[in-house]
Amino acid sequence: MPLEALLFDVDGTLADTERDGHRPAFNAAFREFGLDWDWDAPLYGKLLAVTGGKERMKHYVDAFRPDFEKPTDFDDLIAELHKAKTRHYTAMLAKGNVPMRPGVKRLLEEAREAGIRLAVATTTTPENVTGLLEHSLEKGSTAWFEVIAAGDIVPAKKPAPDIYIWALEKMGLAPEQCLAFEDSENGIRASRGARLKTLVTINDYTRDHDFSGAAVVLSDLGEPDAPATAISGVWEGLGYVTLDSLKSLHRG
Ligand code: XBP
Ligand code: MG
Repeated sequence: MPLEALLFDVDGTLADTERDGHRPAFNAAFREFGLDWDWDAPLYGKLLAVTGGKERMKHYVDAFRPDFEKPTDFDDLIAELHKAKTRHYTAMLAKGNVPMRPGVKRLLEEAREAGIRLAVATTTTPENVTGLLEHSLEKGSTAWFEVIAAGDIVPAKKPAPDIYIWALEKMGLAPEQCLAFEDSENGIRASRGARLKTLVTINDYTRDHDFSGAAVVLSDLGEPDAPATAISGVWEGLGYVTLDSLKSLHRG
């Protein structure tokens, strides 16, 4: 089956958003609510094991703050904290300070020109996706994506495959017609769970993850003047990922 569509994870894949984006936004929300919670970069790496901001905060309290007395309306507090966190994060995005990763814009433009369909499959909140695309990729680029599958649209977040299955159903595509792009173990468990062939680009938080099942693991998508390196799997393309190289990965 020919390659019809590319499905992209967002956090860690399109942009390095976690350490200097989501993390300080959580901390700003905690301060705003007068909480003494503070997530430093190494702790945040551990917390990333749980996807979804609301789920991550609950996990933090359960695993790291047994001293915290949960109010009876704990779920409401988490929801309010998460709203504040989204406000801080999208304000950060609006400043245009979160760049796309190498090769992302170049590859998206090439795919678009070739009529390849594009989608997003992420656990993050929808306005975070729009904010990133509009401010860091290009104004109006949200429309480049036929489907944006995000956040609570499915109750079971990654590593459950549900978000990818939802996106495939929406597009009327079989997994064999697509490639997925991921950066993390939870992400590839989700994409492989949906039977999608997956290209992984690593980042500092995920380089030691288990990427078994990946078609190939690369440092990043690369640029003509800044070649990517292969971490595992066979990569016979140029030093940067092109649509042709994706087509041969998809066939192989
Ligand atoms: C992303 C996430 C998200 C973000 C925060 O995972 O786990 O929770 O860290 O976003 P993936 P929200 O890249 O695998 O989709 O606070 O909006 O949930
Ligand atoms: Mg990710």
